[in-house]
Amino acid sequence: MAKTHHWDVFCRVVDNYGDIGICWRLSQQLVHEHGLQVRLFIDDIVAARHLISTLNLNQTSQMVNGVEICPWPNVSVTPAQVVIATFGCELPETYSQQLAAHQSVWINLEYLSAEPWVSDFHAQISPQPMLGVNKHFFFPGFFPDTGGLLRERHLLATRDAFLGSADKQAAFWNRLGLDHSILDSAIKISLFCYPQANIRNLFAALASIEQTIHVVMPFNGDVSQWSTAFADCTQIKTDASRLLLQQDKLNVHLLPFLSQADYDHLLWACDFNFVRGEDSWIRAIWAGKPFVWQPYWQADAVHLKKMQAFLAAYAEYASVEMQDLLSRASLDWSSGDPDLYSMTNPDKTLWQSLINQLPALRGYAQHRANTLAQQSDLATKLVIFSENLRNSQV
Ligand code: TRH
Repeated sequence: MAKTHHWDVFCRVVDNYGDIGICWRLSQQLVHEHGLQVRLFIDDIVAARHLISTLNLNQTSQMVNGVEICPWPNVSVTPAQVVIATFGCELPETYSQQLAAHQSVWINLEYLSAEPWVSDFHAQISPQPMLGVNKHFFFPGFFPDTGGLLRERHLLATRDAFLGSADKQAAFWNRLGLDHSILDSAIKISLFCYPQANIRNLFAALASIEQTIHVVMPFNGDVSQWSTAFADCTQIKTDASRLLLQQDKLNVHLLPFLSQADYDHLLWACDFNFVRGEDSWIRAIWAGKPFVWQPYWQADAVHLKKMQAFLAAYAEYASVEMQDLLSRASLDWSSGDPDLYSMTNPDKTLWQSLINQLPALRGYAQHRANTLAQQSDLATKLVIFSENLRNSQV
C-alpha cells in the first residue's frame, strides 16, 4: 500500500512547554524526513508561540516550516489517514466520529517513561466500539521494544560540528550576550527547572567551589517565582529581559527563553545541564553532556519512581560510584519543597563531587548518547507502525 501521506497531530497544551515542544519537533520531522503532509492542531496558539515564534496569532491555519498549523477544530474536519493524539488528548467528537468512514489509523502518543511496564503497554490496542475503530498506544522509550526517542536524523552530526568549532561556540555565546573569553575558562552549567528544585542549596554549594562557575538560565515569565531560590544572591539587572545574580564566585545569567535550536546549542556548549519534563530531558541525552533531570512533579512521589527507573536504565553501565553520585544528585534536586531544606548546612560535598567528576561523567554521557542513538528514532518507528496498521486493515 502507498505510504500514508496525510497525518493529523493533535496537541492540547496542558501547561509549560513540553506538549507543544514535542508535537512541534515531531511534526517538522515527519514533514522533512518522511515526506508527509502534516496538520498540527493546537488548542492554545498563544502558548505555542513561545516555541513557534513565527506563528501569526491573527491567522487561523498557517504553514510554518512545512507544517500546517491549525486551531483546534470546532467544526467537522475530514480526518487524515493517520491521526496522532498526543499525551492522551481527547479528539474532537465531530472528528472522531468520522475515523471509521475514512479508515483512519488512530494512535495515542504517550508520555516518555523508562519504567519497565512501558514495554508491555507499547503498541497495545484499545477497541473503541462506539466509533467502530481501534485506538493504538504508542509509548516512547529507552528500550528496543518501545517507541524510541525523538531524534532528528542529523542531530548528532550537527552537535559534533558545533563542538568541533571554537569559532561556532564563541559566536553562540556572543549571540547570547555573554563574553565567550570569560566563559571559555569557566565551568558552564545550564539551568532549566521547576521552581520546586533545590536551587538555593545548589547555588550555595556552587558558590563555595574554587573554580569559576557560570550558570545560564533561560526563562519566561516573572522572576519573582524564583525569589526563594535566589534569596542568597545579589541581583544585578543588566537590561529589561536579563538579570545577573552573583553569590561569591558564582555567576547566574538569566536570559530570555531561547529557540529550540539555540537551546540545543546551550546544552551542547555547557559542561553540565539541569533539565526537566520530557523534551529538554531527551535533548540533554543527545547533547552527550552530564545532566540531572527533574521530572514533572506528581502526587505520591510518582515522579521519583519515574526518576529512579530512568537512572536504572541510563546509568546501567556506569560504575557503582557514578551511579550513586547521579542518584544522590537527582534525588537532592527533585525531592520536593526547598523551604523544608535546612540552609544551615547545604549539601556542598555532593555538588563538589559532581564538579570533580565532570570528565568521567562527560565520557559516560557521550557513550550513552551514542548507544541510545543506535536505536531507530521515534518518528521512524511511528511511520513504520502506522504503515503496518494500515496494511493490516486491507
Ligand atoms: O516545559 P516542560 O516542563 O514541559 C512539561 C513536560 O513536557 C512534561 O512531560 C509535561 O507533563 C508537562 O509539560 C505538562 O519541559 P520540557 O518537556 O522539557 O519542554 C520544554 C520545551 O521548551 C522543550 O521543547 C525545550 C524548549 N525550550 C526552548 O525552546 N528554549 C529554552 O530556552 C528552554 C529552556 C526550553
